[in-house]
Amino acid sequence: MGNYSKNLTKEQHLEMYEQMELARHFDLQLSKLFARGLVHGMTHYSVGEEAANIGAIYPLRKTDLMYSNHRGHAQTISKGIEIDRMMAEILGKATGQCKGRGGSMHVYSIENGNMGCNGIVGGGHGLSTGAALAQKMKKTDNIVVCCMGDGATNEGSFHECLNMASIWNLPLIFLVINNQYGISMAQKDCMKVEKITERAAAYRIKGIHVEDGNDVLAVYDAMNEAIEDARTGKGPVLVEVMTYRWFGHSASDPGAYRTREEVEEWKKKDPIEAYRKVLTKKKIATVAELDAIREKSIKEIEDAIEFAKNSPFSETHVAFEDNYAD
Ligand SMILES: Cc1ncc(C[n+]2csc(CCOP(=O)(O)OP(=O)(O)O)c2C)c(N)n1
Ligand SMILES: [Mg+2]
Repeated sequence: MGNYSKNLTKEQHLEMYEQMELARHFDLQLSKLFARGLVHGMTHYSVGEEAANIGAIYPLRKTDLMYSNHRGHAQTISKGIEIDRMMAEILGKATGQCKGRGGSMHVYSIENGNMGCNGIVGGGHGLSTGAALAQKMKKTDNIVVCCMGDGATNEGSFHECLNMASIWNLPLIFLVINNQYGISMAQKDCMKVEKITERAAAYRIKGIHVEDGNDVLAVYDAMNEAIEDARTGKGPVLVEVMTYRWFGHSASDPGAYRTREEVEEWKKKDPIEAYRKVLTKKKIATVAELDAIREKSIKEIEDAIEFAKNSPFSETHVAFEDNYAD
């Protein structure tokens, strides 16, 4: 795998770090709002998965397209969004990205190439394959990234779309954020392959497995290799990034299927702390600089919450708006 990350500037390193902090604090704060009954609809946190998500999405161009899934807050932050409008959306407010109609699983930002999250597991497979075909036919040099979890790779559409992407040689990256569970179902109990990238061989596409998906620079390097392939006409790539969610599947999951020890072991592999160590050891940033970014991120999330709280709820008639193109 190429060492693409060695060319990152200090500014880029700090931008990635900031996105990880924003993603972490967005979900931490959101979990508190959920407990207070302020979140309408279901929401899924990606605390613990920040390196996997930010390392994979940060290297994309603004014009590249991303299809996210139900656990999409970190990916959305990295692809670019107004955070206050994202928070307002999740709180059901009129100032939200979708006027408060969609909630956590329907944030998007077309101008940033974020084609939206999706509550249907595997729902992004067909959409992203179609979008990648469109990019190829229109001869843009944009690529498409289809984000999914490990569980989504057992959907029939995953296999159909890998096959189609392969025969059409599409500029498409299937990105699997493997947190080792689909709700309470452990990967080892629902598939015989040890690495999901083994499945790439069946469709003769390249598979790139990142064993330490909590190392943001390892994820960044893997994704850059995939991006280079997809953008230069070498066809689709399946990227698998190993990580772990610290919280339950959704806001209403007590997590009885995992041991406390397992969760604690993974918390020791905190991706944000790991990146801070790299940045300070390589003298890219000081602890004080990183602390300042953390404080700024926390403040940004607090401001977004204030904005969302002070916004009015959506009115019923908006349900009938934007259903048809003018
Ligand atoms: C087609 C479909 N089947 C089932 C569900 C219920 N469901 C929501 S998330 C989920 C698990 C998905 O697991 P994975 O793809 O590994 O993503 P993770 O939640 O671990 O990030 C399931 C079964 C759904 N939303 N859509
Ligand atoms: Mg999973």
